[in-house]
Amino acid sequence: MRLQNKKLSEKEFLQIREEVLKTWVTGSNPDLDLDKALAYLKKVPEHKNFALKLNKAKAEGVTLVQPRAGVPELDEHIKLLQYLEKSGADFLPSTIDSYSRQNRFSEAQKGLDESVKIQRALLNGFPAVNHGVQGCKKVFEAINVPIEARHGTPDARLLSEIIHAAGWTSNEGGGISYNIPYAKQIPLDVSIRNWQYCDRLVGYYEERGIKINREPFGPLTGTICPPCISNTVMIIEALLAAEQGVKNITVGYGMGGNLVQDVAAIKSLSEQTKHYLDKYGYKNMEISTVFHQWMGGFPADESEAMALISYSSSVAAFSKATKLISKTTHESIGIPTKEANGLGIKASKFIVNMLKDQEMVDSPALTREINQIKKEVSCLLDMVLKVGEGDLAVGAVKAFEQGLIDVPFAPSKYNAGKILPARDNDGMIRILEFGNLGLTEEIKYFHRKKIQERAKKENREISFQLTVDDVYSVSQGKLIGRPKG
Ligand code: 8ZB
Repeated sequence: MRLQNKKLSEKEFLQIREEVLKTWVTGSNPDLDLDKALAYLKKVPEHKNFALKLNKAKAEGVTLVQPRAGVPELDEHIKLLQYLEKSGADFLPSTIDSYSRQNRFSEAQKGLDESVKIQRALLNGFPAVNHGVQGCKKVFEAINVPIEARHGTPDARLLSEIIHAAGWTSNEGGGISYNIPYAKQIPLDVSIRNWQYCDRLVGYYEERGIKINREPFGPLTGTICPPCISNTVMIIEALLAAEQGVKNITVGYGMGGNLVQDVAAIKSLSEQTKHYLDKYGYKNMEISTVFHQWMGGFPADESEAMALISYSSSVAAFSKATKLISKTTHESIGIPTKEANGLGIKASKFIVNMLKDQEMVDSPALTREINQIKKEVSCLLDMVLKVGEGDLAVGAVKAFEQGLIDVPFAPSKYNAGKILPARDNDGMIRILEFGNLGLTEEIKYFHRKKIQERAKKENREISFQLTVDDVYSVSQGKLIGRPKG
């Protein structure tokens, strides 16, 4: 089948589904029955429905908190989630391990078996496919808040079938955002097709009255990503999802570090997502936003890390993002203990509660930055549609092929990898090297001028060194990587 941005017919969907279910590691799975799944999902109480809880938070103008978390063994995973719920998590995740993200289920099984034997986690997450619908239902039934699968899987079709059948009402990912930053060798048309299936599955449920949330992964590589690039990817994925019947979508953004730019990024993301969904005829869409606490390198010192977590929470609150994803003081080491994870949630909740009645005041600087991001995003989206001759899925593949969209520091060979970001003199993320990025000369001039201002202030030449310095600066307690001395 040729790639196109067109809703899969139910017949096509069910045909692909037969193939997907055959990849099940232990052979046929009697629990993966769509009617059974529907009956189970219909019984999900309101307070455990991800989409409904997000809608309520958005209406109330509050920011809710969600951690990342996942360990291999089922009972340990349940204990972990219950602990995080007690710590104040409004939403719970299950972070899937890296073998499962690549559909290497027999290796995940080995890791799981060995973890049980030696009573120590040998996988970096929860292997949901191996635990199957029954195991995932146990997780769902053991907690009192909505639950989402968080992973990084270019082909999450089987995983999505399993988690939704078990009452998990949110799934993170997308054809671009779970490929380009996560895989080296997987063609973009393949992952976009796979995620059209995941979205169509949600569409299937939506058509039958079940509300399920979808969340494209906003931070991409998590390292000084210019907002126009991540926002463009978010809007493309929102549109692709809506075409397949997704109704409730959370677009995301990873904190950049400059308060005005971060608030502007969330505001423009929210407004432009709505604008483009309306423009292309997707009615009655429910849109929310997620702000990711700092995704780059963290300080090793735990007090410093907690300070960064607290500041990140403040920005999330001022931006009025619907949800924030919290970090922990163990970030620089690896996967956190449940105690450290709980402390991150508590600190984050303290700040968002304290600041909930404040919003960033309008200012010329904020308006300027919102308009700038919007201008860049609409320029990139126009390019994508142009090279796709009107088809967004085809356009996305071609735009990446040609480097018209280019994600900094991404491992994928299907990403041009030619652009370099750097901060300006206020710490806003700008673009230093454009590669073939689909921006106008006027926009490029603006970025060059902004970076020139900084270089002049620092009395140094514009070079790749600015980028290098900015990649490490936050972990050292500075936003801008200025030269020493
Ligand atoms: C792209 C996301 C990276 C972040 C965290 C990392 C990092 C990954 C787990 C986890 C808790 C896990 N992360 N796996 N956090 N439990 N199993 O995702 O630490 O912050």
